[in-house]
Amino acid sequence: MKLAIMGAMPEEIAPILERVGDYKVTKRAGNSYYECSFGGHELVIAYSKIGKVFSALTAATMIESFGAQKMLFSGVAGAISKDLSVGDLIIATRLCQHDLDITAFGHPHGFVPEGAQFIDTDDSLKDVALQVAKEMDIVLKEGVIATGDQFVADPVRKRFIEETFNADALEMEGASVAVVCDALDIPVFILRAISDAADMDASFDFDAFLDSSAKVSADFIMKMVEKIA
Ligand code: 4EZ
Repeated sequence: MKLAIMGAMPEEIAPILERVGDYKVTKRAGNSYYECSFGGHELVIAYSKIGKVFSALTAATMIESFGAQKMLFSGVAGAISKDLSVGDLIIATRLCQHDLDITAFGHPHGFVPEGAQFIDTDDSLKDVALQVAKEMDIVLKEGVIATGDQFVADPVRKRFIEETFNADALEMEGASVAVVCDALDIPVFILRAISDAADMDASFDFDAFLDSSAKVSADFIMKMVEKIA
């Protein structure tokens, strides 16, 4: 099985590249793609750059040009749910685009015709994650992740996203990756470790906890790779 593992930022995939050792690098459309084998699978690993457009491009490239058959995303996120603290893990049950807005035409937030307000993630990949969490004796929260092209550091925006989508965490790539995978019929799994609370302190906390939270997420993803059939 060929698995894609992607992040948005170099820091989000660095612990993964360190772990796999030797890899082949291919440049394509402004990104580097790292291919190797690990845990009985072929892997293609990349970071996309931040945001929905770059992450959609990278996800599509991993699938269409590199032949990835399942998509795993690893990275950090801002917490909405009060249950989530820095370093905690959340897996997306479904994702939405909080900044997609044609409400002027009577459509709900996050919806465009022929699209969907929420995109679901793959059940069997979620099962693998729950198994890994049980073995590691860690609490894995499941919930809605909201994606948009904004670093949210504002309690008002955060509250809007919570109330509109019932979201538990927010970031800038998950939903776009999920949309691409849904369209191309590729199972998708989105994992995030909390780096901040999307509040007034968010940019400071993000800088302080990016590396450590990215590693929490990356280590968990690699445990999953070893378990995927
Ligand atoms: C985007 N990622 C942040 C990239 C920030 C700064 C140079 C995750 C994230 C996030 N996204 C962590 N906290 C966030 C927040 N409060 N709002 C949006 O996926 C790049």
